[in-house]
Amino acid sequence: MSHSTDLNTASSPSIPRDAIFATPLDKLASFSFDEQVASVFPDMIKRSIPGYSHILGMTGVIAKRYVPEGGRIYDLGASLGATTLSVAQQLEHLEKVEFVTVDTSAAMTERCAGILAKNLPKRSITSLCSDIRHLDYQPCDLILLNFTLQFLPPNDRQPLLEKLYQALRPGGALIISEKIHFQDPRQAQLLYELHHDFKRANGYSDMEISQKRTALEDVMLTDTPEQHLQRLLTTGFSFASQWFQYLNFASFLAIKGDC
Ligand code: GEK
Repeated sequence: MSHSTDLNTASSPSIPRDAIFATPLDKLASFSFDEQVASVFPDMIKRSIPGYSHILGMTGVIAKRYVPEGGRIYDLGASLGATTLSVAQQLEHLEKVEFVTVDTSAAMTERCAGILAKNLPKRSITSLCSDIRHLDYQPCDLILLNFTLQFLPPNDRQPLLEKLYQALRPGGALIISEKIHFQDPRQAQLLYELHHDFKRANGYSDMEISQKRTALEDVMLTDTPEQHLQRLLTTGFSFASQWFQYLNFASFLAIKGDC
């Protein structure tokens, strides 16, 4: 099976496999980023998000354009730090870049700090267990929101973007990657079904797909691409563009000031 499509039916013996929703659960609790999820997260996210590895890889490439020597990068909702790892790889030529990862999940943050210390021993990295809505942001050059905004209540999204915009230096960039939905009902239904086909092709059973969907129902609320772009422009970004889409997942790049 080709890995370039993010279809990963073959399991890797070194990565614990996600089977959280594989048995019938009497009472489905809302999805939370606890220890159980953190322990299987790399497998879960790769088998669930079409284009995940492409988005992470390209996030690093985009970073190279916007982060100068001495710059600062925030990875918000960092989980296990995969986005930061990709960015650090592309910024090898810069010695003094400050990385800050933020996540509300203690289980994720603890693991993230360990993974980054092991893989990036010479880097300046701070891993904070904190809510991205309440953080005091320092001036920065790049902000990464890969699959995190969708977990905030919709009314909190615009105020967060305004706070992030204030923190960005002129010429700085924001990347937002998200699950999206569509205004056109036919497009919405087809891409929704194709995403389920994608998960099935990656080894999830119908029961796993359905139980996870129920657990996520009130926790993850998606926007349309139009809502994302409008919100970015309303915030004040001089440029906002969708640079990636794979089924119902997309990524957006916004620039503050000249680009
Ligand atoms: C990756 N970016 O691998 N404040 C801080 N963190 C939060 C908040 C909040 N208010 N709400 C949710 N989170 C990562 C993947 S996962 C996406 C990001 C997914 C955190 C939450 O704890 C989780 O770790 C992360 O956002 C979302 O590229 O699992 O679909």
